[in-house]
Amino acid sequence: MYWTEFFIPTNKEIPADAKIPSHQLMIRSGMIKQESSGIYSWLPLGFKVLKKIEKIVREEQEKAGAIEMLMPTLQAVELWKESGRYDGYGKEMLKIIDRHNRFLIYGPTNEEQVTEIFRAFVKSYKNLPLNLFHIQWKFRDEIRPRFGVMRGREFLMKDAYSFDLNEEESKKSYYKMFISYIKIFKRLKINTIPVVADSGEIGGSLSHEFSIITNTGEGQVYCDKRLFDLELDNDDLNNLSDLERAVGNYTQFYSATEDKHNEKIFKEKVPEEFRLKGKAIEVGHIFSFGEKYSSPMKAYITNKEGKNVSVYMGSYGIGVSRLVAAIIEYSHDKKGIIWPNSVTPFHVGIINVQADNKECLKVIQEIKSEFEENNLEVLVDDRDESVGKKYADMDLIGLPYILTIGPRDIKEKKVDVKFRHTDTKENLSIEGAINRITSLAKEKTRS
Ligand code: P5A
Repeated sequence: MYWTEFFIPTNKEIPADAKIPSHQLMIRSGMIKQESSGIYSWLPLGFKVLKKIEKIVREEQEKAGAIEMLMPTLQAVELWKESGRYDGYGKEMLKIIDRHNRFLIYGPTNEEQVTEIFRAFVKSYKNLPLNLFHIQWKFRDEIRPRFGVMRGREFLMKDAYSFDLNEEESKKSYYKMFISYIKIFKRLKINTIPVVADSGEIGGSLSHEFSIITNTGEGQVYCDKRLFDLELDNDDLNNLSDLERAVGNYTQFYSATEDKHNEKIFKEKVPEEFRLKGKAIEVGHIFSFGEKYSSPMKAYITNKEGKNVSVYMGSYGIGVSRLVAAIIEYSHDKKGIIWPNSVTPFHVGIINVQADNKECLKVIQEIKSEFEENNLEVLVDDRDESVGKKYADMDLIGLPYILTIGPRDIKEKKVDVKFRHTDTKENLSIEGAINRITSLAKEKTRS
């Protein structure tokens, strides 16, 4: 892609209302544009990252057996009256009146909707387990939308819903999602902390939040850093005891939110060098709530004895749009964003020092094609701008590998390469640079 053929409206100024780095950087790098309070357009660069995160989430959920579908954003209020949540949900629920004076709501979540789908089609234990997910926009009329897409009113969520015959089977589904979440966050290169959580509005008895610690989170978390070093084997875990063991590897380490934190136990259990506390950003939240929705909504199945029983359910959310901001919050410096290879909008940036030099353009075109043959995405800054501006913008948008090419480099068949992750520079032969970057980018993109 050539910069002049794409759309990246970068901006030097720090927007006045953007209080945290990710919000500032997303606006300055032309990723998003605010349309009204808590509502954003995703400009091409931001949209590219959003799609890459979505893809990783989708791949891992499918590997864990969840099946993708798509439910609408608008829901009938009747379902929420059936579940008993209509009155309790409060002002965060956005209600819409259609031309027939019927009330609809812009879905803040989909437990009711998916339960309705389930009960319409599934009648027997033989069709279980079932896990359905979608990646769809939600709306919550947050009282204080802030920090850009971190706490928006409209936001993109991946929400999965599991259906099982009984509590034990339902636990299995919960643990599968737990492990799938760990895998997703590892691929996104963020260290997340699973913390036992209150299930709040969604309900149920078993719940974990997945949070990352950054300078700008909300609410304190405490944990044992050793949990970040755990490795997951790639085996598909299917029986309850294997799953329990895998989840237990994570939950054996101390982790707590402020309200559940016990300083005495923290100090007893965690050696000082592994103690970590800081402000948390919640990027995922999972719930197991048994019959909470299926019972009032009469989502019954026949069990092995031929008896009608309510199906056991769980729900599993990931803030896909929030993750874009969370990753930036986690990985940036004074100059801009530093994307992990797995979600970077482009892997390689090429700065054309002399935009009108035909020789340079030709060589850049060749280098670009070679990268692309290796499935790496390239952004060539071919604008008629100062080299200083081009450097600053490349740093701002955060691509991992940046090549600078001018007439002298072409004569010497050498190129300056900047490695954004380590903030180091090397002068390499053109061939050497291509090989190095290709192998580095591939290695780091792999799950
Ligand atoms: C789980 C899936 C649920 O809604 N129902 C379906 C359950 N959980 S949750 O914790 O309320 O939300 C899941 C994740 O969505 C993100 N999120 C948000 N992202 C941006 N702006 C918001 N206002 C917002 N609210 C929730 C979070 O990452 C949360 O973990």
